[in-house]
Amino acid sequence: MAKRKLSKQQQRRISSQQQNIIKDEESLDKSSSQTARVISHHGRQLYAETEALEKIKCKIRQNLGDIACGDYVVIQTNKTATTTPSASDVSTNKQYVVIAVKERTNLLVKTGIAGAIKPVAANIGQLVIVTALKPKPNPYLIDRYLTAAENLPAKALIIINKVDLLDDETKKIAEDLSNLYQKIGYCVIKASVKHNIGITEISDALSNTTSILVGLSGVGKSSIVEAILPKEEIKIGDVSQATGEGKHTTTVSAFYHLKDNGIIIDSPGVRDFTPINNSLDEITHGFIDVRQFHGACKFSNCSHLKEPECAMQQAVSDNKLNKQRFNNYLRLMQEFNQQD
Ligand SMILES: Nc1nc2c(ncn2[C@@H]2O[C@H](COP(=O)(O)OP(=O)(O)OP(=O)(O)O)[C@@H](O)[C@H]2O)c(=O)[nH]1
Ligand SMILES: [Mg+2]
Ligand SMILES: [Zn+2]
Repeated sequence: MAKRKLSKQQQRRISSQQQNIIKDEESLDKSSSQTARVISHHGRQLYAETEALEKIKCKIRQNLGDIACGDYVVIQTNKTATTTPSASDVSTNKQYVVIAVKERTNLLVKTGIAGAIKPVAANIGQLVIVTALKPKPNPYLIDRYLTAAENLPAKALIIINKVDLLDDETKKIAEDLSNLYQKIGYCVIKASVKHNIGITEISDALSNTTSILVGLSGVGKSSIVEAILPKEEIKIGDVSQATGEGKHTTTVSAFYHLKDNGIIIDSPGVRDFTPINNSLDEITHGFIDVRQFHGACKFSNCSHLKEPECAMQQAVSDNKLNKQRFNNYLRLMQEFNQQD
């Protein structure tokens, strides 16, 4: 099973990385250094955008730890460079070196192979959870993303894409999903990139913040970016006819400017997503409908499974708490408890 909490070793790694995050810029030589934001980052390759909106390719000083798309970094200009950067110079080999990562407001991470923690994006204001009818929506995945959003903290927006593919059965699934999350208090937009439905609404919901599109491969994240940014060139992939799954077309997170100071980060689709929770309290905090009953049970250490006078069980019986959400909450708690 994928890791759902940090091991001691991972905690040590993350805290040692914090030492590389710069808090005091007074010591920097202002004439040869500047702040930029990471547009995309893959291995030793990093593109950043300066405050003057110039895109530059950078090397990375060793031992800086993880750097994510959306990070603010300090870039030093190599003094031997003779030309100035320009927007069209992305592919030329200029001498810019990332020497520090600035303190983050938050960092979205996911678990990779063998439980390794991988950064997805930093300094996020809104998590946009994209789901579609093909591949099939997975409410447990949506709930795990919502948990991550609540704990970042960041706003959350749910998009149900590909409504053009709805038949009578899937129409009901989409309606139920939309009603459930809207009732809890989340904004849900039903969209079709193909039929230009919901695109203006999405565009409006992304203003004045940095948002990241997350979800399974093939749900249409890059297609949504392309629809709100018609001039950008974005790779759009097929959904495999055999499996109905996406083909993992986007391989690196990358960000784009939108109208009204919005920034959107397109991220590679996932097969699964595991929020990293450090405590049961974080899981409870991640469920905005469940957490209002926290502390109201008869027993302060109530597991909400079989105890008498459990406020959460009661709320489910009274239809004040959605049963599926409550079950997903218990499932995430149980998976957390099963870890070492
Ligand atoms: N019918 C229909 N197809 C769509 C819609 N939006 C996207 N698609 C198709 O879905 C497929 C996958 O789209 P992408 O935008 O590449 O999906 P993605 O979520 O970015 O996938 P990854 O990059 O692999 O994570 C493409 O064939 C799109 O043309 C839609 O609204 N309706
Ligand atoms: Mg994509
Ligand atoms: Zn209880």
